[in-house]
Amino acid sequence: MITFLSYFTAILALVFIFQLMNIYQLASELKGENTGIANDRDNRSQGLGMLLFMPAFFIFLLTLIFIYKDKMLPQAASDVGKEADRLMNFNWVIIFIVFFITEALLFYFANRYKKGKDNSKAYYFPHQDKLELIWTIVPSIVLAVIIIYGLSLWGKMTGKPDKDAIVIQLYAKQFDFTARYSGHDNILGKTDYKLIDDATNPLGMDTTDAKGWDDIIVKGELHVPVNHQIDFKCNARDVMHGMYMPYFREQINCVPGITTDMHFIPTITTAQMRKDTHDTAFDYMLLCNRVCGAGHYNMQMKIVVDSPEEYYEWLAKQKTFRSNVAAK
Ligand SMILES: [Cu+2]
Repeated sequence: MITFLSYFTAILALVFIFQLMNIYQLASELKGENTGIANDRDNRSQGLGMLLFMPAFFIFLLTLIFIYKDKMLPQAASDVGKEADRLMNFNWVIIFIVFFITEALLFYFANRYKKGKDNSKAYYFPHQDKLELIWTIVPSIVLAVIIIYGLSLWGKMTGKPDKDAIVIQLYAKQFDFTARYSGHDNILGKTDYKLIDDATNPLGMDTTDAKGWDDIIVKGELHVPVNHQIDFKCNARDVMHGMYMPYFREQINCVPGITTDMHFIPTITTAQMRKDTHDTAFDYMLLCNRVCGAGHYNMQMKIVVDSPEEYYEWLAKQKTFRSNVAAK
Protein backbone atom coordinates (compact mmCIF):
# COMPACT_ATOMS: atom_id res chain seq x y z
CA MET A 1 0.00 0.00 0.00
CA ILE A 2 2.82 2.38 0.95
CA THR A 3 4.68 1.52 -2.26
CA PHE A 4 1.55 2.23 -4.27
CA LEU A 5 1.07 5.55 -2.48
CA SER A 6 4.68 6.62 -3.08
CA TYR A 7 4.41 5.78 -6.81
CA PHE A 8 1.12 7.64 -6.95
CA THR A 9 2.66 10.70 -5.24
CA ALA A 10 5.62 10.62 -7.65
CA ILE A 11 3.27 10.56 -10.66
CA LEU A 12 1.21 13.42 -9.22
CA ALA A 13 4.40 15.43 -8.65
CA LEU A 14 5.42 14.89 -12.30
CA VAL A 15 1.98 16.01 -13.53
CA PHE A 16 2.23 19.05 -11.26
CA ILE A 17 5.63 20.05 -12.65
CA PHE A 18 4.39 19.55 -16.22
CA GLN A 19 1.34 21.76 -15.61
CA LEU A 20 3.50 24.40 -13.93
CA MET A 21 5.72 24.54 -17.01
CA ASN A 22 2.62 24.93 -19.21
CA ILE A 23 1.41 27.86 -17.11
CA TYR A 24 4.85 29.48 -17.25
CA GLN A 25 4.96 29.13 -21.03
CA LEU A 26 1.43 30.52 -21.51
CA ALA A 27 2.21 33.45 -19.22
CA SER A 28 5.35 34.36 -21.19
CA GLU A 29 3.45 34.15 -24.45
CA LEU A 30 0.78 36.49 -23.04
CA LYS A 31 3.54 38.92 -22.01
CA GLY A 32 4.66 38.90 -25.63
CA GLU A 33 8.03 37.20 -25.07
CA ASN A 34 9.08 34.86 -27.85
CA THR A 35 10.00 31.81 -25.81
CA GLY A 36 11.39 29.91 -28.82
CA ILE A 37 14.59 31.98 -29.00
CA ALA A 38 17.08 32.30 -26.16
CA ASN A 39 17.52 35.88 -25.11
CA ASP A 40 20.36 37.39 -23.12
CA ARG A 41 18.69 36.64 -19.80
CA ASP A 42 18.21 32.97 -20.81
CA ASN A 43 21.86 32.69 -21.76
CA ARG A 44 23.00 34.11 -18.46
CA SER A 45 20.71 31.94 -16.36
CA GLN A 46 21.71 28.81 -18.32
CA GLY A 47 25.39 29.68 -17.92
CA LEU A 48 24.92 30.16 -14.20
CA GLY A 49 22.99 26.88 -14.06
CA MET A 50 26.00 25.14 -15.63
CA LEU A 51 28.34 26.67 -13.05
CA LEU A 52 26.08 25.66 -10.13
CA PHE A 53 25.50 22.17 -11.48
CA MET A 54 29.24 21.42 -11.50
CA PRO A 55 29.90 21.58 -7.72
CA ALA A 56 26.49 19.99 -6.97
CA PHE A 57 27.40 17.08 -9.27
CA PHE A 58 30.84 16.66 -7.68
CA ILE A 59 29.48 16.84 -4.12
CA PHE A 60 26.76 14.29 -4.99
CA LEU A 61 29.36 11.93 -6.45
CA LEU A 62 31.80 12.27 -3.55
CA THR A 63 28.97 11.76 -1.03
CA LEU A 64 27.91 8.55 -2.80
CA ILE A 65 31.50 7.28 -2.78
CA PHE A 66 31.79 8.10 0.92
CA ILE A 67 28.47 6.43 1.83
CA TYR A 68 29.01 3.28 -0.25
CA LYS A 69 32.77 2.77 0.16
CA ASP A 70 32.13 -0.26 2.42
CA LYS A 71 30.12 -1.87 -0.37
CA MET A 72 33.14 -1.97 -2.66
CA LEU A 73 35.34 -5.07 -2.97
CA PRO A 74 35.73 -7.16 0.19
CA GLN A 75 39.16 -7.66 1.75
CA ALA A 76 41.56 -9.47 -0.58
CA ALA A 77 42.63 -12.83 0.84
CA SER A 78 45.44 -13.86 -1.52
CA ASP A 79 48.89 -12.64 -2.57
CA VAL A 80 47.83 -11.72 -6.10
CA GLY A 81 44.51 -10.41 -4.76
CA LYS A 82 46.30 -7.62 -2.93
CA GLU A 83 48.17 -6.71 -6.11
CA ALA A 84 44.93 -6.80 -8.11
CA ASP A 85 43.48 -4.28 -5.64
CA ARG A 86 46.54 -2.06 -6.06
CA LEU A 87 46.06 -2.19 -9.83
CA MET A 88 42.37 -1.38 -9.41
CA ASN A 89 43.11 1.59 -7.14
CA PHE A 90 45.79 2.81 -9.55
CA ASN A 91 43.09 2.82 -12.26
CA TRP A 92 40.63 4.65 -10.02
CA VAL A 93 43.16 7.39 -9.25
CA ILE A 94 43.81 8.00 -12.96
CA ILE A 95 40.10 7.87 -13.81
CA PHE A 96 39.22 10.35 -11.05
CA ILE A 97 41.96 12.84 -11.95
CA VAL A 98 40.89 12.84 -15.61
CA PHE A 99 37.19 12.88 -14.69
CA PHE A 100 37.41 15.90 -12.39
CA ILE A 101 39.58 17.92 -14.76
CA THR A 102 37.51 17.26 -17.91
CA GLU A 103 34.10 17.67 -16.20
CA ALA A 104 35.17 20.89 -14.49
CA LEU A 105 36.39 22.28 -17.83
CA LEU A 106 33.21 21.14 -19.60
CA PHE A 107 30.89 23.08 -17.29
CA TYR A 108 33.27 26.03 -16.96
CA PHE A 109 33.52 26.45 -20.74
CA ALA A 110 29.75 26.13 -21.17
CA ASN A 111 29.39 29.26 -19.04
CA ARG A 112 32.54 31.07 -20.14
CA TYR A 113 31.68 30.90 -23.84
CA LYS A 114 27.93 31.48 -23.70
CA LYS A 115 26.51 33.86 -26.25
CA GLY A 116 27.28 37.41 -25.14
CA LYS A 117 25.30 40.64 -25.53
CA ASP A 118 27.41 41.83 -28.47
CA ASN A 119 26.54 38.71 -30.51
CA SER A 120 30.24 37.87 -30.70
CA LYS A 121 31.12 34.50 -32.18
CA ALA A 122 33.45 31.95 -30.65
CA TYR A 123 36.88 31.70 -32.22
CA TYR A 124 36.93 28.86 -34.72
CA PHE A 125 39.88 26.69 -33.86
CA PRO A 126 40.08 23.88 -36.39
CA HIS A 127 43.50 22.34 -35.97
CA GLN A 128 46.69 22.45 -33.96
CA ASP A 129 49.34 19.77 -34.33
CA LYS A 130 51.00 20.35 -30.98
CA LEU A 131 47.73 20.02 -29.05
CA GLU A 132 46.74 16.87 -30.93
CA LEU A 133 50.14 15.38 -30.31
CA ILE A 134 49.79 16.01 -26.56
CA TRP A 135 46.33 14.51 -26.25
CA THR A 136 47.39 11.48 -28.26
CA ILE A 137 50.74 10.77 -26.63
CA VAL A 138 49.84 11.40 -22.96
CA PRO A 139 46.84 9.00 -22.89
CA SER A 140 48.84 6.44 -24.93
CA ILE A 141 51.60 6.43 -22.31
CA VAL A 142 49.11 6.20 -19.42
CA LEU A 143 47.21 3.36 -21.12
CA ALA A 144 50.46 1.53 -21.90
CA VAL A 145 51.45 1.74 -18.22
CA ILE A 146 48.05 0.35 -17.14
CA ILE A 147 48.22 -2.47 -19.70
CA ILE A 148 51.81 -3.45 -18.84
CA TYR A 149 50.97 -3.36 -15.12
CA GLY A 150 47.87 -5.52 -15.76
CA LEU A 151 49.70 -7.96 -18.04
CA SER A 152 52.49 -8.48 -15.52
CA LEU A 153 49.93 -9.33 -12.83
CA TRP A 154 48.08 -11.62 -15.24
CA GLY A 155 51.41 -13.30 -15.97
CA LYS A 156 51.92 -13.81 -12.25
CA MET A 157 48.45 -15.37 -11.88
CA THR A 158 48.60 -17.66 -14.90
CA GLY A 159 52.32 -18.13 -15.58
CA LYS A 160 54.63 -20.78 -14.20
CA PRO A 161 53.53 -21.85 -10.70
CA ASP A 162 55.93 -22.49 -7.79
CA LYS A 163 57.59 -25.92 -7.83
CA ASP A 164 55.89 -26.96 -4.59
CA ALA A 165 52.47 -25.57 -5.50
CA ILE A 166 49.64 -27.97 -4.62
CA VAL A 167 48.03 -29.04 -7.89
CA ILE A 168 44.23 -29.28 -7.83
CA GLN A 169 41.98 -29.89 -10.81
CA LEU A 170 38.69 -28.01 -10.88
CA TYR A 171 36.24 -29.90 -13.01
CA ALA A 172 33.13 -27.95 -13.99
CA LYS A 173 29.97 -29.41 -15.45
CA GLN A 174 26.29 -28.55 -15.48
CA PHE A 175 25.79 -27.74 -12.59
CA ASP A 176 28.52 -28.37 -10.08
CA PHE A 177 32.26 -28.34 -9.45
CA THR A 178 34.42 -31.33 -8.58
CA ALA A 179 37.92 -30.90 -7.16
CA ARG A 180 40.64 -33.47 -7.74
CA TYR A 181 43.74 -33.29 -5.56
CA SER A 182 46.89 -34.65 -7.13
CA GLY A 183 47.84 -36.70 -4.04
CA HIS A 184 51.34 -37.63 -2.77
CA ASP A 185 53.06 -37.37 -6.16
CA ASN A 186 51.44 -33.93 -6.76
CA ILE A 187 50.72 -35.07 -10.33
CA LEU A 188 47.20 -35.47 -11.68
CA GLY A 189 46.52 -38.82 -13.33
CA LYS A 190 45.49 -38.95 -16.98
CA THR A 191 41.87 -38.53 -17.97
CA ASP A 192 39.97 -39.14 -21.16
CA TYR A 193 36.49 -37.90 -21.91
CA LYS A 194 35.67 -41.27 -23.53
CA LEU A 195 36.09 -42.96 -20.13
CA ILE A 196 33.49 -40.71 -18.46
CA ASP A 197 30.77 -42.69 -16.75
CA ASP A 198 28.43 -40.70 -14.56
CA ALA A 199 27.97 -43.46 -12.02
CA THR A 200 31.48 -44.86 -11.68
CA ASN A 201 33.96 -42.45 -13.29
CA PRO A 202 32.53 -38.91 -13.63
CA LEU A 203 35.91 -37.32 -14.40
CA GLY A 204 36.95 -39.94 -16.98
CA MET A 205 40.03 -41.08 -15.00
CA ASP A 206 42.36 -43.45 -16.78
CA THR A 207 42.69 -46.34 -14.30
CA THR A 208 45.83 -47.65 -16.02
CA ASP A 209 47.76 -44.48 -15.12
CA ALA A 210 49.39 -45.05 -11.71
CA LYS A 211 49.81 -41.29 -11.22
CA GLY A 212 46.07 -41.04 -10.76
CA TRP A 213 45.73 -43.76 -8.14
CA ASP A 214 46.55 -41.43 -5.25
CA ASP A 215 44.34 -38.62 -6.61
CA ILE A 216 41.59 -37.52 -4.27
CA ILE A 217 38.22 -36.49 -5.64
CA VAL A 218 36.01 -34.24 -3.50
CA LYS A 219 32.69 -32.51 -3.99
CA GLY A 220 30.81 -29.90 -1.99
CA GLU A 221 33.79 -28.26 -0.35
CA LEU A 222 37.48 -28.08 -0.98
CA HIS A 223 40.21 -27.34 1.54
CA VAL A 224 43.47 -25.49 0.94
CA PRO A 225 46.27 -24.60 3.36
CA VAL A 226 47.02 -20.96 4.15
CA ASN A 227 50.27 -19.37 2.86
CA HIS A 228 50.95 -22.12 0.34
CA GLN A 229 50.57 -21.73 -3.40
CA ILE A 230 47.65 -23.60 -4.94
CA ASP A 231 47.71 -24.31 -8.65
CA PHE A 232 44.20 -24.74 -10.04
CA LYS A 233 43.85 -26.52 -13.35
CA CYS A 234 40.38 -25.93 -14.72
CA ASN A 235 38.40 -28.11 -17.10
CA ALA A 236 34.80 -28.27 -18.25
CA ARG A 237 32.80 -31.22 -19.48
CA ASP A 238 29.91 -29.68 -21.37
CA VAL A 239 29.80 -25.92 -21.87
CA MET A 240 31.95 -23.01 -20.76
CA HIS A 241 31.89 -22.36 -17.02
CA GLY A 242 33.62 -19.78 -14.88
CA MET A 243 36.02 -20.32 -12.01
CA TYR A 244 35.40 -17.27 -9.87
CA MET A 245 36.75 -16.71 -6.35
CA PRO A 246 35.98 -13.11 -5.44
CA TYR A 247 37.96 -12.96 -2.17
CA PHE A 248 41.08 -14.27 -3.91
CA ARG A 249 40.43 -11.99 -6.93
CA GLU A 250 40.68 -15.01 -9.18
CA GLN A 251 38.67 -15.60 -12.30
CA ILE A 252 39.26 -17.76 -15.33
CA ASN A 253 37.09 -19.63 -17.79
CA CYS A 254 36.69 -23.41 -17.62
CA VAL A 255 36.57 -24.41 -21.26
CA PRO A 256 35.74 -27.87 -22.66
CA GLY A 257 38.75 -29.44 -24.36
CA ILE A 258 41.50 -27.30 -22.84
CA THR A 259 43.04 -26.76 -19.41
CA THR A 260 43.20 -23.26 -18.01
CA ASP A 261 45.57 -22.59 -15.17
CA MET A 262 45.52 -20.13 -12.32
CA HIS A 263 47.46 -20.07 -9.07
CA PHE A 264 47.57 -17.99 -5.92
CA ILE A 265 48.54 -18.13 -2.26
CA PRO A 266 45.61 -17.83 0.15
CA THR A 267 46.75 -15.50 2.94
CA ILE A 268 43.84 -15.49 5.40
CA THR A 269 42.29 -18.63 6.92
CA THR A 270 38.52 -19.05 7.01
CA ALA A 271 38.66 -18.85 10.84
CA GLN A 272 40.58 -15.56 10.71
CA MET A 273 38.21 -14.13 8.10
CA ARG A 274 35.24 -15.03 10.32
CA LYS A 275 36.85 -12.98 13.09
CA ASP A 276 37.73 -10.08 10.78
CA THR A 277 34.27 -9.84 9.25
CA HIS A 278 32.45 -10.54 12.57
CA ASP A 279 30.50 -13.14 10.64
CA THR A 280 30.59 -16.61 12.19
CA ALA A 281 28.97 -18.11 9.08
CA PHE A 282 31.51 -16.63 6.64
CA ASP A 283 32.82 -18.95 3.92
CA TYR A 284 34.94 -18.44 0.85
CA MET A 285 33.10 -19.55 -2.25
CA LEU A 286 34.02 -20.79 -5.67
CA LEU A 287 31.29 -19.61 -8.02
CA CYS A 288 30.50 -20.18 -11.66
CA ASN A 289 30.21 -16.80 -13.36
CA ARG A 290 29.43 -17.88 -16.90
CA VAL A 291 25.72 -18.25 -17.57
CA CYS A 292 25.93 -21.96 -18.28
CA GLY A 293 22.30 -23.06 -18.11
CA ALA A 294 19.23 -23.39 -15.94
CA GLY A 295 21.12 -24.42 -12.78
CA HIS A 296 23.87 -21.82 -13.17
CA TYR A 297 22.63 -19.68 -10.26
CA ASN A 298 23.39 -22.48 -7.82
CA MET A 299 26.73 -23.67 -9.22
CA GLN A 300 29.17 -23.18 -6.38
CA MET A 301 31.58 -24.88 -4.05
CA LYS A 302 32.74 -23.96 -0.58
CA ILE A 303 36.45 -23.26 -0.11
CA VAL A 304 37.92 -23.73 3.36
CA VAL A 305 41.30 -22.11 3.99
CA ASP A 306 42.86 -24.14 6.82
CA SER A 307 46.04 -23.89 8.82
CA PRO A 308 48.57 -26.38 7.35
CA GLU A 309 47.95 -28.84 10.24
CA GLU A 310 44.16 -28.74 9.75
CA TYR A 311 44.61 -29.13 6.01
CA TYR A 312 46.77 -32.25 6.19
CA GLU A 313 44.47 -33.70 8.84
CA TRP A 314 41.49 -33.17 6.50
CA LEU A 315 43.40 -34.52 3.49
CA ALA A 316 44.37 -37.71 5.37
CA LYS A 317 40.69 -38.46 5.94
CA GLN A 318 39.85 -38.29 2.22
CA LYS A 319 39.76 -41.46 0.14
CA THR A 320 42.15 -41.83 -2.78
CA PHE A 321 40.87 -42.78 -6.21
CA ARG A 322 42.32 -46.29 -5.94
CA SER A 323 40.80 -47.05 -2.54
CA ASN A 324 37.48 -45.80 -3.85
CA VAL A 325 37.69 -48.02 -6.93
CA ALA A 326 38.72 -50.98 -4.77
CA ALA A 327 35.69 -50.43 -2.59
CA LYS A 328 33.34 -50.69 -5.57
CU1 LIG B 1 28.61 -23.06 -14.76
